Formats: sequence, C-alpha cells, structure tokens
Amino acid sequence: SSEDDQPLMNVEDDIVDTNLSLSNETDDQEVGEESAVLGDPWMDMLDNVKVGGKWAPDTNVWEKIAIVVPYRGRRAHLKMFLLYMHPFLQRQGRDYAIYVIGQRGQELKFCKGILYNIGFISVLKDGDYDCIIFHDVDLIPEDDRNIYTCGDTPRHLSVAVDKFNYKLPYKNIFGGVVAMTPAQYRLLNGYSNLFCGWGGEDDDMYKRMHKHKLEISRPDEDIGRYTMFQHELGDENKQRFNLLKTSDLRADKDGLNNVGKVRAKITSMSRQRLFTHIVVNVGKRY
Ligand code: NGS
Repeated sequence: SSEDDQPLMNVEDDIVDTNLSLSNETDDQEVGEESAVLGDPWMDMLDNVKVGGKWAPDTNVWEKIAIVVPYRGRRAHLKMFLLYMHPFLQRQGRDYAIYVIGQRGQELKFCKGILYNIGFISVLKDGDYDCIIFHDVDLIPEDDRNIYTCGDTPRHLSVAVDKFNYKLPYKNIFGGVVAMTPAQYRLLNGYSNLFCGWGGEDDDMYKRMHKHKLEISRPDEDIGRYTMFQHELGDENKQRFNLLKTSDLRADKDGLNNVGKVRAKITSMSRQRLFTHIVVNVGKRY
C-alpha cells in the first residue's frame, strides 16, 4: 500500500527539515539557512497556526473560510503549498482553516469531484464556514491583493496562470482555484461524482453555473496571478468529452445529493499541525 493510505504525519517535520524555496538554487543549503531564504516572518507565521491548520486574526472577521485541497501523492507540492499559503492567508487577515482531502490508492483514478463533495460535507461538519475555496495543490497565488473570499456568484481566482502566459486559456474555465459559499455549492449540487482521471470536472461545474444563470466572478488579470508547479498531467479521463454532453441532464442528480451513494468512504480524519487531513477511499472506478 502507498503512503496515501496513511495519515500524512510527517509533512510538517519535512517542512522543518527540508529546504523549501520555489527556486532550485537553494537546494543544497543547510536547514539553518532556511529562515534566511524565506525570512523570519515566514517561520513566525507557521508557528502561529493552530493544530489542524487553523488561524484567525485578533480582530473579528465576519467570514470564515475553509481551503479544501484534493490530494494524492504530491508530497513535495503539498509542503510548498502549506509553506506559502499559511503566511499568505495571514497577511490577508483571513479567518481560515486548511483541509487536505486525500484519496487512498495510487492505482485507482483520481476522482476530484467525489473528493470535493465529501470534503465540502466534512468541512461544514467541522466548522461554520461562510466560504469554501476549492484549491489545486499545485497553484500558488502571487499577489496578496487576490483576496480569498466569496462573492455574489461563484468566483474563479486562478485567472492568470504562468503556464498559460498569465492569460485565461478559454473564457469559461472554472478550474484551479475557485471560491463558493455553501449556498452556491448546494444550489449547483456540488461537483459531478463521475469524473475520474484528469480533466473536465471543472467544465461540468461551469455548465451547472450556466444552467442556473450564474456568471463567473473573477479578480482582475493583473491580480489573479498564479505560479503552477511543473508536473506531468494525471491519467487523463477519456470519458470526459462524452460526459460533458450530458452535463445538464445529470446536474440535479449527480453530485452533492448522491455522493453518499457512490460507495466512497472516509477512512480517517486527523489533525496535523498545518492542516486537517481527511482520507477518502473512493473504491474502484473507471
Ligand atoms: C481543459 C480541461 C480542464 C482543465 C483545463 C486547464 O482542457 O479540465 O484544460 O488544465 N478540460 C477538459 O479536458 C475537457 S490545466 O492545464 O490547468 O491543468 O482545467
């Protein structure tokens, strides 16, 4: 069995032990030099995080946000993600918590929609969140003005990704980093549970929005800038184009309201120092 079967116990230790900088130049540096690279405020901000990956400013913020990160086998990305996101969200003064929703089983396809739906339900059982940010682990926001908050309609935050030359690859893209209130997510019936493997689940979500006449809201292109970690695309979902033909027909019955019936189960939930870890067994899917 793979490391994904176990709670991600040692990721925080790795953060202390490993040199983590987005540039490769520092790979050989000693641990002691790390704070010199990142600056002491970074380390203070990580120290401030409460167990389970939570933090709130002293002054009251009306909006509580949960960051939901579907995950499998990208340990190096997760480490860098946590290292950057905690200070970023603290600089924005957000009241937040980070949840990593891991899928068990390396040999099976990655079912992001199921992880998102189960993540949504679990997170709202754990806290009274006003806004859920659905976040790829390989995207890092570059600009502190890109406020992690919800809007009157679902928000697409990763507008300008380096990989796409900081331009939208197509007008209705709704993948990467998106923010929805619980009410918006319920109205759309969450994500489809049928997309396993890379691609399409976000386009299916856009179709749900279109059906409900919800326009995507976005920050400006010069603010919604992201760095994407380089990696191979996952095992592609060959069914995705066919599935996208039936999006409207499935929208009301395939999603949040039937995720309890798709034989996916939560196998553990644990509080780590920089995140809450929920492990899901989605079973065998094609
Ligand atoms: C589209 C995919 C989306 C994906 C987007 C950007 O082609 O799911 O590329 O992908 N749609 C289909 O495959 C139908 S990215 O390179 O950012 O991972 O989000």
